[in-house]
Amino acid sequence: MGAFSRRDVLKGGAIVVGGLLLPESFKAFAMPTNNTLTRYSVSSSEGKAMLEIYAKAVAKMMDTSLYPQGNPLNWEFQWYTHFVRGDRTKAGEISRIYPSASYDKELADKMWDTCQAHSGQREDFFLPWHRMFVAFFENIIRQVSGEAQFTLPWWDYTDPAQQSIPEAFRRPGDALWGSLYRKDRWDNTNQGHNITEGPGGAALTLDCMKSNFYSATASDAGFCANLDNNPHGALHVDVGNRRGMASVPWAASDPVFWVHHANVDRIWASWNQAGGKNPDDDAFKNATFVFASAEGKADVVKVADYLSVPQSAYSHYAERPAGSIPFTGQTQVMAKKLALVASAPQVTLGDKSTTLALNPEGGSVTLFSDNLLEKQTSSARVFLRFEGLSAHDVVNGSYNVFVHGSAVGDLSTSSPSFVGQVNFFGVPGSHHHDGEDNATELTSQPKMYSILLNEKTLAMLAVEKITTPQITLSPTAKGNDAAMPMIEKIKFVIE
Ligand SMILES: [Cu+2]
Repeated sequence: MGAFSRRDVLKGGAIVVGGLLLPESFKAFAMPTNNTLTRYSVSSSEGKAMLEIYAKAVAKMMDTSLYPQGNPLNWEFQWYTHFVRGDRTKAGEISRIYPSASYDKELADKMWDTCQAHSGQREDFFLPWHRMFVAFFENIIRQVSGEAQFTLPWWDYTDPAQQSIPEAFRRPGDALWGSLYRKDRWDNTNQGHNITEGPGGAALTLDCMKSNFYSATASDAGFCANLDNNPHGALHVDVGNRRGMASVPWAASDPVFWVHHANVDRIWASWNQAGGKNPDDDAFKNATFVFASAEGKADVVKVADYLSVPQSAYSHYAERPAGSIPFTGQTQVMAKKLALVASAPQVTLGDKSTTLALNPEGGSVTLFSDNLLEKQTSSARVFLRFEGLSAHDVVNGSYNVFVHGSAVGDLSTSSPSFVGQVNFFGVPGSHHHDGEDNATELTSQPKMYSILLNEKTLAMLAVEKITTPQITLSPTAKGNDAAMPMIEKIKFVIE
């Protein structure tokens, strides 16, 4: 998926991928280290100037008299690179748009539906694939607009003062800004209200930056997966709707997708700048993906070339929040003895709150009844880990997560029992194309997220001498019974 197979080898100075001839010197223009252009906040004067260039270029890309359907610089082609619209299949769209063989048809076949890691690929590819996607798209905007200095602005929605969608994106029919408007968002979003208070109900946090490892460890799901959940997935479900940002196949049809992913990329760059290390195994670094250049030609790019950006890439970087785990300077976690694991088995969520007991695994019973928390509150790190998230359709809203003793107690987000949220954006099974079986998707690598419990919750568990924690998952929206959001295992891990 996106990465070429071993059969796609160098032949006579060119890379041959299925009959598609790619130039040998596949250089990526935009983000690798030779680029010194800076991306600005949408709220800054520079960012607003960039938005104007963006709005004009988007209108052009959507104009099929300038960029016909099937042209790599056409809007739909770029959207489909992420995922083909949900009510059609990739094969159907390719034969509809390209009745006969052509370079563009082959390119579409290589590029469309390649979003990582929404189809069970290695989760670690989420950040580099989207960095490439954003960089190539940005370069296409330069080409289409004729503005070589253009950079994609980023929307810093984790700033409580910026939790309305920027005004430029909600001016339907406006001669300049109309191209950035989409009706397929929640009404709350397009009315300019705080998106975290709409049907998505997802708080937008930088808690992912607390992780000290990029990939999953035995306790933490890792920075990349946690960022994928929040703020990435959380922003998608907040902006909505099911024919827009809240659904993987439709998400990239919305021009706000790109300022969202510019910010996701900035958070990654921020975490690296603070000392976070990316994976350095060959399977990760040597993976390649294909994107369309500004000339509409195939560029094959390697993950290794997209693992860092220059300091000048962003005008501002995000700071790690309080409670972040110190970095160790290593890329891989050393095998660590976990002090305690308790878990709840597979659960299907729905419209009502679900409460589960977390039972000690293996030989942990004594430790657990000794109230390890009370003894170790100062040194212990406690994670709530959600493994194997899947669903049968787009899941509405998010689930608030509470940890408590045998009594459920206060289920408000200001309670010490509240630890965070999970959402099901992009989980296997939630975003198949109509007419396609989602069985293969459901058997592919499921999603995993973790939440680091904060001091307030740990103190509550210790003070109340809670030896057998329970967990309650409470939906922020209705209508999830048919979507059947499922979690294979919920773990309470003390490391
Ligand atoms: Cu996304």
